[in-house]
Order: sequence, then C-alpha cells, then structure tokens
Amino acid sequence: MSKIQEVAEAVEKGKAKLVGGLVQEALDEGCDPVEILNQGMIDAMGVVGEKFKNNEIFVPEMLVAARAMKKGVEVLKPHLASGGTSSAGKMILGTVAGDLHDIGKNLVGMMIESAGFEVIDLGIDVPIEKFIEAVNENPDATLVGCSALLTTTMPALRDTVAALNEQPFRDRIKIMVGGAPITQAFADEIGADGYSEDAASAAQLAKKLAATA
Ligand code: B1M
Repeated sequence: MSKIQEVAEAVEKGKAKLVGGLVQEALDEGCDPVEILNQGMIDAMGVVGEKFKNNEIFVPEMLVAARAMKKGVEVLKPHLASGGTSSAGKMILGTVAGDLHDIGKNLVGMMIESAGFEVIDLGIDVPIEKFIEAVNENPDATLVGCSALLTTTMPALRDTVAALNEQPFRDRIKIMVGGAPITQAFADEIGADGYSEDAASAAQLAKKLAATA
C-alpha cells in the first residue's frame, strides 16, 4: 500500500493520532502535498460521506474522520501555503448559519492566505449579522467568503448574500461562495460575485475579484 493510501485509510478510520505522522512520512518520501491532500484526505472524506449516506457509518464516525483530517492538514499546511507575504487584501470568511462543516472553509482560508490575503475567519454557524458586523469593523476588507455544505443551509447562504447585497458597503466588497452543493448557477441566482469549486480555484478567484473590487 502506498503512503498516500495509508493516509487515506487512517483518515477514513478516524485515526487522528496516526494521520500526522503518515502525512509527514509521505512528504519525506517525496509525495506531492497536493496529491496527499486530494487523494489521501479529500477523497477519503468522500468515502466517509458515501458510507454515511448508505447508513454504514454514523455522525460520530464522520466526526472522528474530520478530526483525523484536521491533524493531517496541520502537517500539510506549511507545504501547501506558497508563503505569499505581500498584502493582497483582507477577506472575511465563514460557514453560514446552521452549518457546522468547516474543513473545506479552512482549506479555502489557508489557500487564500497563502495567496497573500489576510483572512478573518468567523468560524462556523455564522449568523448574517456577524458577517455584516465584521465587514463594518474592517473597512479595509474587500472580500467576503461564505461556505455552505448542506442542501438545507443553501437558503441561509442565499439570505446571507441577500443581506450583504443590501448594505451600504456593498460597493467596496466582492462576495464569493462555495461548498459541495453550491454551483455557479446558484451563485449567480443569489447575487454573489463569484463561485469556486475547490480551495485552489478559490485562491485564484479571490485574486481576480480583489483586483476588481
Ligand atoms: Co456532514 N454531511 N453532516 N458532517 N459531512 C455531508 C456534507 C454529507 C454530504 C454526507 C452525506 O450524506 N453523503 C451530508 C449532506 C447532504 C446534503 O446536504 N444533502 C451531511 C449531513 C447530512 C450532515 C448532518 C445533517 C448529519 C446528521 O446530523 N444527521 C450533520 C449536519 C450538521 C450541521 O452542519 N448542522 C453533519 C455533521 C457532520 C460532522 C459535524 C460530523 C462532520 C463535520 C466536521 C467538520 O467539518 N469539522 C461532517 C462531515 C465530516 C461530512 C463529510 C463526510 C465531509 C465534509 C468535508 O470535510 N469534506 C461530508 C461528505 C462529503 O463532503 N463528501 C458530509 C472535505 C472538504 C475538503 O470538502 O467541505 O466540500 P468540502 O470543501 C471543498 C469545496 O466544497 C470548496 O472547497 C473545499 C476544498 O476543496 N469549498 C469552497 C468549501 N467552501 C468553500 C467556500 C468558497 C469556495 C469554495 O468560497 C468562499
């Protein structure tokens, strides 16, 4: 079994104590950090999600797999971040109200930071007012990023974007959205400025949007 497969198996089984070491071993063997992330961890979470859908595992197993992935990402982080130091701008980021998923958002934040942005992460289950407050408190913020992972929190994403769209600060910010159930069509429909499918393209989108903010 390759080291990346070992990482995937440890994430799937929620072996948080093992994952960090295995990721380090994979890096030491010269594996590409992006491959470790995609094939070792994100794909493993896909398997976990499928098993959950098929009632083969339940929420606690999903939770331990998430913890294990976080341990792996900690080790991978310095290798993924390109270390951009110039200030490309400031972004307010959060997972919308009612939604507790944060792994994807954290990866997006990490990649956007590495593209030179300062990221203010509001966390998970972020009410609309908190997004608005954060933009008001950070007059130099030019981007707002909202993540939603559940079909049931897509309406919260819609409401968040609608509320942001009504604010007097709307002209100075660009809004980007993402998350597994979100599509470009939905992003357009709710009035966001941009959508991206994954963390790497989110960083590119952030640069593009900031340039026009
Ligand atoms: Co949840 N969960 N979960 N879960 N969970 C999913 C999302 C699900 C698809 C599993 C399944 O059924 N197959 C399903 C949703 C189904 C649906 O919406 N129709 C689901 C469900 C049902 C639930 C609960 C309702 C289960 C329950 O309680 N009965 C519950 C809801 C809790 C809540 O939020 N209110 C729940 C709970 C949980 C845990 C807490 C146990 C845990 C989360 C822990 C955590 O995040 N700290 C969890 C997990 C781990 C998952 C799966 C298995 C993995 C999610 C993940 O981290 N993926 C997930 C199945 C899956 O995704 N395959 C599932 C890896 C991550 C890197 O990908 O988050 O998609 P992702 O992020 C990507 C892109 O989407 C994009 O870039 C990221 C990086 O490439 N992206 C953006 C994300 N945000 C972006 C923002 C951007 C741009 C791009 O711009 C701002």
